[in-house]
Amino acid sequence: MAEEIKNLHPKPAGLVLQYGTAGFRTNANQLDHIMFRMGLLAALRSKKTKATIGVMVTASHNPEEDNGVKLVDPMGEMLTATWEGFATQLANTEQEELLTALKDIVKKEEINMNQEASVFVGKDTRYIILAHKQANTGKLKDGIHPLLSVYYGLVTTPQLHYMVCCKNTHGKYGDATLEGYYSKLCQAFLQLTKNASNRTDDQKHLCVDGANGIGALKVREMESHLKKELQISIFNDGSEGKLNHQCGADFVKVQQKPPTGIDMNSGDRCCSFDGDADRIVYYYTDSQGLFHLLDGDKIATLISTFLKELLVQAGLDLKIAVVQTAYANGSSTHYLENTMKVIVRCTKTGVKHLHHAAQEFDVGVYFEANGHGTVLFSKSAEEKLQQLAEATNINDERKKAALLLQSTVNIINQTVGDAISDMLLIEAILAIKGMTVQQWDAIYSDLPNRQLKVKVSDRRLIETTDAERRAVSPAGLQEAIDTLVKKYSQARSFVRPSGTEDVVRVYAEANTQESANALAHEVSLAVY
Ligand code: NG1
Ligand code: ZN
Repeated sequence: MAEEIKNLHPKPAGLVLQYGTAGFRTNANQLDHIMFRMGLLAALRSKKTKATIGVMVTASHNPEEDNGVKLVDPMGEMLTATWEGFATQLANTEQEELLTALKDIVKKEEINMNQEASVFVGKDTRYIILAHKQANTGKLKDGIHPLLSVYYGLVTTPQLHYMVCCKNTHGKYGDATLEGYYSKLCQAFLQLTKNASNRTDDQKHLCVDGANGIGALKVREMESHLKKELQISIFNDGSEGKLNHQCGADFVKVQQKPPTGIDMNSGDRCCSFDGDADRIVYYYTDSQGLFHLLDGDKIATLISTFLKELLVQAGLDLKIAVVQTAYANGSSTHYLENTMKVIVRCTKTGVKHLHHAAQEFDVGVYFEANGHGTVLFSKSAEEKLQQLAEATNINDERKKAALLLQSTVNIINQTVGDAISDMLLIEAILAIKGMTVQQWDAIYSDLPNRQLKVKVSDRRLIETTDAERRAVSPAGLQEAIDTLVKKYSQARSFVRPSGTEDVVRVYAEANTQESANALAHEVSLAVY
């Protein structure tokens, strides 16, 4: 085996890649050795944890020519930081040093090589689109012994996270199959919507932009489980358009306009997934043709309001919090803190940071503004809910709230943000509350904002602090931003190096769109 490994899938000499916030992501042509080596690393991680590890082949919202790979830890969470470091080391080791690098990891982590390994592998639709002669998962298979792995084939990123968690909790979280996933989520959806009265066909109808990716295929697979309680029109299903091109959650959020390829009438409730279906944003156009976006912040607000009301009705004293990043719209933070009076935390960009912060509460709702997020319930919160749902000596209102909360727990994919699960939860909440998308939108008004990308020679020169809201280097940059921000009303701006693209991201918000645009532009000039 050692000799085989040495010569398989050689690394282009000198190529350096980093395991970033979302694993490895770059042009698909540069990933041959990465796929192979991540197969090897996944097998080692599995031996170390004595559990099943996930490997997902995806580049999410990146353009079609990119691909990527990330590892999923035993409870369905992102790979732990030390192993992200091993992944980067292994990726950048020159070919002749590969065996030594692997042995180093085995030694450092005291891995018992006789321990069996188990790896679940999934992929989105990219490799099909690129028509690779040899699928990227083929390279992974070279790294993992075939008997040790289960190949799920085409799945969304959150479906793979879910399967890994189900496997390692021995079915307690659900069955580690797609059928198990659909039936758990859809049964919970049907339970929840039983509490909604007289829904019209319009209320049951939703337009979904699948970003020409995996999400569209999976929504189609799920549809029959919904028993017509949700009627979905799918657009951008991959049959014509290019993956993520002029469509999908990232396009809609950043461009603040509808995707191409969608046929929407004024007032229609619409949502967009990203390329691997772990993000979702909602939107509609009003009677004047004006576009309204309901992003991750609006989603977090809707969900946390719903949960807080139910907790009160159930008489459960559980600590609920919302976790956001610096990209959260200032209005959302203000509304959550001052009107809803929930705890709000701000973390660095990247779901693993939000996930960890959310774990500190009984109920932790976390969303990035781009629509990536979910809700976490602590073990003790789930136990209290269970007891209440089974109690016989409580009034009907408390009982009803407890049952609704239980179904809410079941509809949510707690392992990671999940467009399909979030969509079902949002649809159920709107149905139960009898709320239109316009009423949801009116909960608070977003401050106009603008996001820009700036290409620089070395983005790592920008270092930040305070959950990325302030730049500490290069010297003078933060002072320049502060001076620019002072020129505008209700303004805020920050810069940070992207973890997934070779760019610096600039964010600005202010009381008018013109001011937000101007501020973002001025700050980008200060970054050069
Ligand atoms: P970077 O490229 O580090 O900004 C982007 C998103 C993150 C996260 C990751 C992973 C923004 C501004 N950034 O990260 O929130 O979702 O991709 O996909 O949306
Ligand atoms: Zn994604």
